[in-house]
Amino acid sequence: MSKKIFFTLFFLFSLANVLHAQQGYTLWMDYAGSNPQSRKNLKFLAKSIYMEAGSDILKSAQNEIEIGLSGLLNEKLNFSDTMENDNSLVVSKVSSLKGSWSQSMDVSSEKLGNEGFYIRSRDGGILVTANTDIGLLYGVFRLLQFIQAGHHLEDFSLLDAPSVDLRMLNHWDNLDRTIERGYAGFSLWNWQKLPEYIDQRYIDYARANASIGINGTVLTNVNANALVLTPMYLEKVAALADVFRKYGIKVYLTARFSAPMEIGGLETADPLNTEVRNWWAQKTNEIYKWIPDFGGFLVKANSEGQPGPQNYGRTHVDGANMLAEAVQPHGGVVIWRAFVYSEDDETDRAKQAYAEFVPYDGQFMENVLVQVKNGPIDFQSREPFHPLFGAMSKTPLMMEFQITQEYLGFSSHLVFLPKLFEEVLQSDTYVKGKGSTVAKVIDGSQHNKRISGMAGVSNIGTDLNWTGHPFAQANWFGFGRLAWNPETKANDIAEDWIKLTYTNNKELIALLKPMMINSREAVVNYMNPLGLHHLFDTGHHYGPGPWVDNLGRPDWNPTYYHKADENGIGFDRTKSGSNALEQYSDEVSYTFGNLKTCPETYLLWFHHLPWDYTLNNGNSLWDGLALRYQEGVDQVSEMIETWEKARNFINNDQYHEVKMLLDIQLKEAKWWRDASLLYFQTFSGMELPEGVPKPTKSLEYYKSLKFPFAPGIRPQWD
Ligand code: GCV
Repeated sequence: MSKKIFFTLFFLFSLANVLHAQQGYTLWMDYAGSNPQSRKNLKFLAKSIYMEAGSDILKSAQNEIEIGLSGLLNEKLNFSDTMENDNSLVVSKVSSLKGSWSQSMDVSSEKLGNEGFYIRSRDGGILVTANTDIGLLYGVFRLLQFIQAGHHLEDFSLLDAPSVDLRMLNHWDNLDRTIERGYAGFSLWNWQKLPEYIDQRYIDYARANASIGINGTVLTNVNANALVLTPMYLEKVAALADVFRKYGIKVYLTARFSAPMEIGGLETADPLNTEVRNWWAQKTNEIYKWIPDFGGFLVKANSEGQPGPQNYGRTHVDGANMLAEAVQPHGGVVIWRAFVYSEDDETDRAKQAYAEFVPYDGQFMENVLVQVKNGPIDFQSREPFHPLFGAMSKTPLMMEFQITQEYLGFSSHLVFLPKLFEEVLQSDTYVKGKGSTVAKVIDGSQHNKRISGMAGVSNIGTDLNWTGHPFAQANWFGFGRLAWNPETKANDIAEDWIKLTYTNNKELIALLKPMMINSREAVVNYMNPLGLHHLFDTGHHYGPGPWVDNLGRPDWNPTYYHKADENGIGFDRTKSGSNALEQYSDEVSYTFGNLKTCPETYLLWFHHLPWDYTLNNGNSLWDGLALRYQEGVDQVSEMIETWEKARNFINNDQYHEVKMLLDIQLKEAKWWRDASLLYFQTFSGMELPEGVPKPTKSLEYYKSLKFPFAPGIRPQWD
């Protein structure tokens, strides 16, 4: 090949890589594109690297060093086979440290546990150490992120270990590759080509997850299909598990409760029936033959039409324990969801999960976790914390957050979710007095739990940038950080993500960080201000539908939640209403129940109030509500202004992509404001206050909008 051709090819190849990175595929791991200020000072790192050899996980760690350091330093790396005193970087387990490097290990290895790591600088070198291979992989990722963020490595030490055991993504992916509530393309899992064809995306998915500490993935939708438990699919699942194992990630599956009938030919799925129990035990053995480190089952039972033990007059405990018994000999767990509400139950939907689950506290087997959504309704832009977090001290409760933005503008709206997650985690349950935060319940420290977990409903799909909206990557990233340590601050997550994704330029951070942090309040304001909730149009949940009142079940109708009439608006959950407040501790119930102490952010969640009720700032409820909608719109306009200022720090493609999305967000924020206010005005009969423009379209127009092909819809709900 002539030199000219070679260089042309090389140039094209490099260009393709850069473009790929710019289009967001490399996520927060775009090492070559990032620009650490201290890059020059770090060249010494490439000098002589000792990397412990052995397992596949260690090979992954070495691979990450190669990708990361060579990308960051633009330097050829020199690996050495032996651990010498003058190595520039040593990555080795505590038990294998030698010579002066073992003296550099100056903390107790107990503190590192099974997944933690210790990184420290010493004269002319860096040590990354851990008790385990996976700890080393996490340490390597953290070191790379540290450098990427532009930190100096002199006199630096960092010990970190996760405080939550199961840090998981829940994919609501169907076997036909559609994703329930998925807004970033189709499912990554190409079932048709598996097990032979291993898409590079599986590897990059695992790398990205491991880089933020995620160690489990549920591949399939909780609205489950039993076919995934048949040999044909198990072989495919095993192929994915083989990829993910190299990054410390276990695979879990959703178990359809009626599987013994659907794929096992039995006449019942009664959990107390011996044949059914044997079927699950054998099925589980079969799964473990394919996947020796299979994590376990996630189950949605007797919820929204899914089969479950109650179909046979049995309980959640009967169902969960049957499966727990099957996986127990293999070290697996059962994650049983508490997202239940019944069409036959006329009590407030917000109360039903508590009523159903609290009586079972203490009856689940040791390897069962109960997975609870962050709030008592359904992933709204703001909900008070779920009362179950303060009520099941004998059961490990796993947090379920939704990273995909079902009720937060899909992947068209920029909403930084760690702010929402942080608010929930820092809420005080008062279960054992002041300071009993949800974070402590979740990490197990509040009740000395043996096992703990946090799940996030994934926002990932086949879109080139994985998440549809470039800023939605920050939600995946932030979820991982919070699952690792629920005390992490949303502010720090935003700052780290900006540094890793764009640059560590201080001016850019000063622009983007407040924009991200405030984006959550913006969406609350233009969709669900003052504690309003579930006002979404039917099925797809895209756009406003506060008028909808004709669905099969009362608690699927927005009118059920806002209860607007001539006298006022809001759901009375105090003693005079549904008394959902009784499910919280006295302190919480007092705060929310009393109009003087209830934060206005939760006002209409807990209270039904007249339109002329006076808010803290002296405005009437009607005026205040209208002004909140307007504030949300204004906040999006400000985001657009900020993004214009950020233009100087990013490339054109990055600028245009987000700019177009922000324009959609502004249009839709106005849609929410106008449609909601026109509708509520039919009850309040009051004029819009100054500062809120008169809608240009009619209520009838907004009601007539239909979106039959909105993404993520559940087909059976059409
Ligand atoms: C997977 C909400 C969503 C459903 C989802 C359900 C659940 O109702 O709209 O799509 O089903 O929650 O969490 O089980």
